[in-house]
Amino acid sequence: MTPEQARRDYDAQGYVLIPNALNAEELKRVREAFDRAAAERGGLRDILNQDDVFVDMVDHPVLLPIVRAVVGDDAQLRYAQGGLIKPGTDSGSGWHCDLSGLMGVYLPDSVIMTKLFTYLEDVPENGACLSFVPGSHRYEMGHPLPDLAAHEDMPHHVKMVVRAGDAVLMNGYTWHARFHNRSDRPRKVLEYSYVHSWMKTMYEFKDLSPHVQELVMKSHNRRQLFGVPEPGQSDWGRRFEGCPAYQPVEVGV
Ligand SMILES: O=C(O)CCC(=O)C(=O)O
Repeated sequence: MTPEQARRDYDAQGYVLIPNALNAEELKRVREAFDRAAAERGGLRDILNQDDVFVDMVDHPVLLPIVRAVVGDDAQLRYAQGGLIKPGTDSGSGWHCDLSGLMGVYLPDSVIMTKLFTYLEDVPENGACLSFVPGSHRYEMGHPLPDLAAHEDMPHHVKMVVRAGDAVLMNGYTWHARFHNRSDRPRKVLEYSYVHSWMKTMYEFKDLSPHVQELVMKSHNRRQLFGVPEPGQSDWGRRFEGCPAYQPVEVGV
């Protein structure tokens, strides 16, 4: 899938499924590191400090171009974490919209916050599927969510039945839910959220370990993604490498 195709799907549906985002070798490396992190107390919440591979996922060669095409060249990481859902558990969430109540933004026409889920195990039809109401990212603000007794009752919903290595990028304004895990498989997922360089994130770069800070300092794009201050550059004007510089329009001078 090209970044342009991904952007089209994302704009039309409020999410995009990215098949085979990770190749077999990457999947093996990430999965092994994930299992080690899951065995540590708090390891999945603090995934960036657990293994270099989780820092590498921030600017993954297939996923970052799609994030750029959707969020823009000023993208920044908001948080990164792992999620493990045990087989046969009532681990679903209700239908919701992450951004309802956010102020100052016209949400039906915004890409203010996105979440990227990268799956490390297949999620079958009866698994802990992330599910969406396609097009709900365009609903007028304040549009009420129906009061439903069961996840399955949401009209027009679409379940993300995915294979290990697939990823899903969603708009934080799209109506979504995670279904209960009725399958015999654990759900293992990486969840990375992206915002713009001028927004606050959920952690500070300086709270990461010295080793992770060193990995981040290696490239311009990583410094932007992790919000490391760039001397002489405002947060408004940050752009990925190779992009035209931020230039406010000025007339009459
Ligand atoms: O874990 C999932 O599949 C969905 C999580 C969710 O609902 C959210 O991040 O808001």
